[in-house]
Amino acid sequence: MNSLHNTNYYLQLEEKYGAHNYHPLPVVLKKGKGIYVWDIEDKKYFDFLSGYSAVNQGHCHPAIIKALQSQAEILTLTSRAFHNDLLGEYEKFITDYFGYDKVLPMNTGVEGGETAIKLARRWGYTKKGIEENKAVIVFAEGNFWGRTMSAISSSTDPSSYKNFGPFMPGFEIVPYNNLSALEISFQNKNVAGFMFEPIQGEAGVIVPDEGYLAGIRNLCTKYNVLMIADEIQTGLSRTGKLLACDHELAKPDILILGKALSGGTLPISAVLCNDEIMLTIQPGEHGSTYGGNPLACAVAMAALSVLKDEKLDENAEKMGKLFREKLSAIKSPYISCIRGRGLLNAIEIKHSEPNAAWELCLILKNNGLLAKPTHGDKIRFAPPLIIQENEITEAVDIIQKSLETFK
Ligand code: IF1
Repeated sequence: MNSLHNTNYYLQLEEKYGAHNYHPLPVVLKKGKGIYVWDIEDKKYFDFLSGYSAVNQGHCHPAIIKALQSQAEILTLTSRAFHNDLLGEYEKFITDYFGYDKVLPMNTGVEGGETAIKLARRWGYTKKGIEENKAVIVFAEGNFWGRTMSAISSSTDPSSYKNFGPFMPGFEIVPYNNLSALEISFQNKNVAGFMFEPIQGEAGVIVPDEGYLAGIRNLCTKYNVLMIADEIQTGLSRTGKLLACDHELAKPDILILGKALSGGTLPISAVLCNDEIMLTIQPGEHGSTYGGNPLACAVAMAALSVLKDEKLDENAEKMGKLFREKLSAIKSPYISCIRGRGLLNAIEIKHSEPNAAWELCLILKNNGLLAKPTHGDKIRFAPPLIIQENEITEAVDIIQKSLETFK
């Protein structure tokens, strides 16, 4: 076989010339369409990772690619030194869509998180009356919101923060899914905000008890603390509602979106809130070169339209239920837990070998389904939200067959 079509050739290139900050499955992809991806040997796979939920609309969705292509030929970047004819349209579109006064556009998810924290601190000083440099942002144990210095400063996972100190001050940790601990932390008058994931992704798809999200809303209101929802992974229909917070009608004060806001084409993130918070930031106090660029604006409007046009929230809810039902029917001694909401799901593997989840993912890959293990014993199953019933059946058959050959 020609070296250009040999998997090892690409693996070795990355090994030699790229930083070793990832440990991917040994598969080299070259094409994606809908819920499928193809490797360089033309083998077809179900994509059960969806670019970590960036590809909710499916790979290369025609409406999103069309918006990308046509805007790319007209104007891609102006910087925010000048206006462009798409930014205002997009700002109106996305604020109407989610019901907030204003949006602040950024690029990656982690920048969205950084922006939310700056807004909360600024609001804390100028509105809540916190003394200068005393503001506290509370986070939940097991949180993940990216890789910047601030993000790892709030992390409780040593593989995120170890040997990267010193860390950002002003962050406090409470246990996840624990309203009484949260209430105790809020008794500190310097708390400006609580930033959390409605379902913890990286921690292993940890679904909190019913009432947690509504409880956060109540406590935030009671103590005048900003409810900051990181919906970068859970939002945009992934869990069966437009936002995971919608399951409990809990409206965050600050909403952070990313990933599927571009349907997997560009890094686009957004922070939404009302004027009382957003207008505490003045010209020159925050921003980014690419944030709000016209190409991103066109793509984000298309990506959001697809979610509604194709009712992907309803489909995620229905297909998620079906998936967990069918998965539960598999009799395997190696599955110790199935959990999730909509199409954000995970299983836990019970096995004497510590890297059993990795081994199972290799078998799944050979059988035509791509998924990634996390934290040793968990496997996330999160296909694009356009998946249909027969495809769920086929995918579960692959999982069953893989478990049968797994020793
Ligand atoms: C990686 C997991 C997913 C996120 C939430 C913010 C961000 C993320 C809730 C930052 C990013 C990623 C990044 C990816 C792995 C990944 C992930 F495995 F860690 F849990 F999605 F499932 N908030 N999540 O999940 O967004 O700056 O990356 O755009 O390789 O680190 P970003």
